[in-house]
Amino acid sequence: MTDIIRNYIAGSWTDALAEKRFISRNPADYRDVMAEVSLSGFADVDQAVAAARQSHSGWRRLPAPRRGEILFRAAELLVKNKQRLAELVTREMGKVISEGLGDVQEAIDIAYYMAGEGRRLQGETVPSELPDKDCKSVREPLGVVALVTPWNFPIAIPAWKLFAALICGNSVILKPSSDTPVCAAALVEILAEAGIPSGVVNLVFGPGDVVGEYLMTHPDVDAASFTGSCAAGEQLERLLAVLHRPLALEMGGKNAIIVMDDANLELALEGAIWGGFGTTGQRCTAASRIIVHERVYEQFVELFAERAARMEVGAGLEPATHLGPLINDSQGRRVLDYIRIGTEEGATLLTGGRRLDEGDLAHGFFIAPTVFSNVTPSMRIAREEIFGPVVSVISFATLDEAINIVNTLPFGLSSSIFSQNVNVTARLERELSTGIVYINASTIGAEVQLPFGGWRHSGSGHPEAGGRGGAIDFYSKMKVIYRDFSGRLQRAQIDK
Ligand code: UN1
Repeated sequence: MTDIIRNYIAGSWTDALAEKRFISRNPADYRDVMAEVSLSGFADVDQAVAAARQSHSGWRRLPAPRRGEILFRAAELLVKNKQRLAELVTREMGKVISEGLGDVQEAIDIAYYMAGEGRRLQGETVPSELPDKDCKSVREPLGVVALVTPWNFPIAIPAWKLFAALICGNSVILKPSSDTPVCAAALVEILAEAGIPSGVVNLVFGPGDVVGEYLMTHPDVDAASFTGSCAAGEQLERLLAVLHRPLALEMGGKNAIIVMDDANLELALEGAIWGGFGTTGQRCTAASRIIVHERVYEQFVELFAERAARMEVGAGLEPATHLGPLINDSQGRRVLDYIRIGTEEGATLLTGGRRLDEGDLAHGFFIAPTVFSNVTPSMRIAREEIFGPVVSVISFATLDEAINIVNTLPFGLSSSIFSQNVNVTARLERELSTGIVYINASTIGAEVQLPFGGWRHSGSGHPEAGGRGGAIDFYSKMKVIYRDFSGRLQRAQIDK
């Protein structure tokens, strides 16, 4: 019997009012139906927003350390259910099981981090210029927050947003990608079991451009956070600007690894393989460009293509698999289009470049790991986000040239440098214009205790995750309080 996943509104799992459903499938084998899922309409969203609003005054008044205890319990439940959830991630999203486990681990990390944040949530206390008066700032929640999340990290990304929003005292409505609704429901189930009060977390399903957009522009929503494509993010930016509504955006990336001629080449190769083909290239932090010094270019390209060609493509639950499927047909076709464009632009296709559909692979959309050499920085495959297992290798002669290749793109999420020369890494660390810079490591693998966010078109300047400037700053607003206990009217800037 097929599982049924329903909306979660005001603390109960309920069918969508119109009783419509859609299907979530395993991308490695479309015959494997994960579940039938409630297709929410506008009226369901209205109910979810109303439930969030109603719960809000109780939730914001619950002391933050108590909210943190609920998140701590959620962390413990995630630990207990890690293997089961990871298998769900792999089955519904396609990434290999070790990465499915990583996806859940990232949610565990952020749950523990945000649980601890319940005992910090710092404001400031500063001296007043006047006697018998004190000055402090405190954090308050934004209110009811809409969260719209993608399929590529189906547990971790909803968790980043949910746990940060919740610890600050917001009530939320989550609208996950229609490709991974089952994972989102499993995460919400964990929060319910951890004791989140009714109405504080609500879950609805449906297409982003209909249900997601309606939710984010809903008159009774106070703020919104979105991770997904640039096109959708920019549309939301326009819509929410006129509503004066805070919006956190994480959008695309076109991340580069720079390999200097003095680099440990073996390490750089491993980093390029991991960053380029991990998660089948479906990460916003994927390394889709490797910029290699001309002195080691030929050698690097040959070894890189050879290794890529040896990677095993298949279902993520198979232990031998390195690369899982693309999330769905339309994404697969988009990637094949880019491969065609690269060839037409004159890049050299060294390996891959085609769909694999022999045997069991015919039941999903699999693409062989693809490497292009002789790519120039102006080619579309070097400038546009592909979100698939396609890596372009570009050569450079001077450090300034390499810096320019990274900094002149509209994207600015992550970048990486492989070099053993401390002066070179220090200079690049200063000059590279991306939200995250890695040294002697790949472009992926950000940890939760520091902000995660892209510059320029990759984000809106409201990063996810922890640390100063991280998600707590987005999900709370500062209130400043001046308390005068002098018993007389004191005038700042006037009285001396
Ligand atoms: C994403 O690619 O959408 O840094 C998120 C990383 C992960 C998160 C990636 N921790 O690659």
